[in-house]
Amino acid sequence: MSAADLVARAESVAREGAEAIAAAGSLDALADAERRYLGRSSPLHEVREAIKTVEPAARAEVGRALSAARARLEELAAGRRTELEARARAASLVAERLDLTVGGRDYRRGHLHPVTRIWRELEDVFVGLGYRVAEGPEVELDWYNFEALNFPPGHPARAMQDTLYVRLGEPEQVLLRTHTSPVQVRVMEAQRPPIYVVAPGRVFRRDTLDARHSPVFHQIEGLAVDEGITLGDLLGTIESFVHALFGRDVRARFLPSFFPFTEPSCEFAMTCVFCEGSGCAVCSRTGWVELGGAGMVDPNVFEAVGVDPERYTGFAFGFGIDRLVQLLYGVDHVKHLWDGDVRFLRQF
Ligand code: FA5
Repeated sequence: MSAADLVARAESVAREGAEAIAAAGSLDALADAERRYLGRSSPLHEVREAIKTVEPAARAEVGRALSAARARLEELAAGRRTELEARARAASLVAERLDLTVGGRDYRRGHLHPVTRIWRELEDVFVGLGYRVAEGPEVELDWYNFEALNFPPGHPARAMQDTLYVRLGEPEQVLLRTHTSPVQVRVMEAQRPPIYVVAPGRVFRRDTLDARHSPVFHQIEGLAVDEGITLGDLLGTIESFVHALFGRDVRARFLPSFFPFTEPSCEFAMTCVFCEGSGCAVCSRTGWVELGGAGMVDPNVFEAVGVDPERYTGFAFGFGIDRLVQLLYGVDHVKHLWDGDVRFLRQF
């Protein structure tokens, strides 16, 4: 073969080899193409062996063509190897991937306790009627809880509210408040009329637990003191909050009662929501459920706090929030409101 034939052969082997390298789809196929075009039995090797047969002056030209062909194939093979190795690495990363995700938890969104919800709704209703929200301490002095409210020491009405005393100061002078009415006294001491306040809060009595009574419960107190306040204002106010909470079909009823700090006093009830007034076990077949007490502020209370009873009149009311929640949601035992059992609470 002439030198020109050998150069042409080297170039055509380089082209073929380049195609084979580019077509190699795996590292094994690439190794095979390298063996075929760069190995000992490759066509290039044959060209090298044939150099001896051409005249010496032309050998260098064939040598250069051979080196160029080899260098090109080696460079292409190295590039292709890099590509194939990267591809193999990516494939093995996917194949060997470990899913370390920890199973997600189903967190339920919490919500307000039904007592808190109704407590806030009551505040909203009364704020809407122009009242302000007041607070008082849960550990109270006998003066505020009883004496200023016209329960003198030894008064039989004290026995209506079985009191828990705290061992502090003079015996039987510090107690857990038995109702929210002491806030009336604190507000009237701190503020001159006109006064329109509600005071929701926790109260305590030595009561035995039953379906409607718990030793710890919640009340909301209302107090309005102004010139010309009448019993009609009291009745209208109670009726409007009952309607706001239960709707217009529910009616409020007032019966004469006694509280030392109001005169006249009444007990108010609403139509039983369980039987709609026709009589059932919940309302003891009366069609009515008692909610709380109310009345016109007794002049003795005004005098105890320095409000002029000749100029001002006022009404006060107080009722159980827990009892209201029982009625609103049909809760048959008050203990459910204290147990904290999520199976019960989830229903609200
Ligand atoms: C009072 O506590 C008076 N302070 C209410 C009042 C305020 C009268 C202002 C006049 C003027 P009584 O003891 O009746 O009243 O309680 C009022 C309401 O609290 C009851 O009608 C009932 O709804 C609720 N209640 C009373 N005891 C308990 C108890 N142990 N557990 C749950 N709710 C109770």
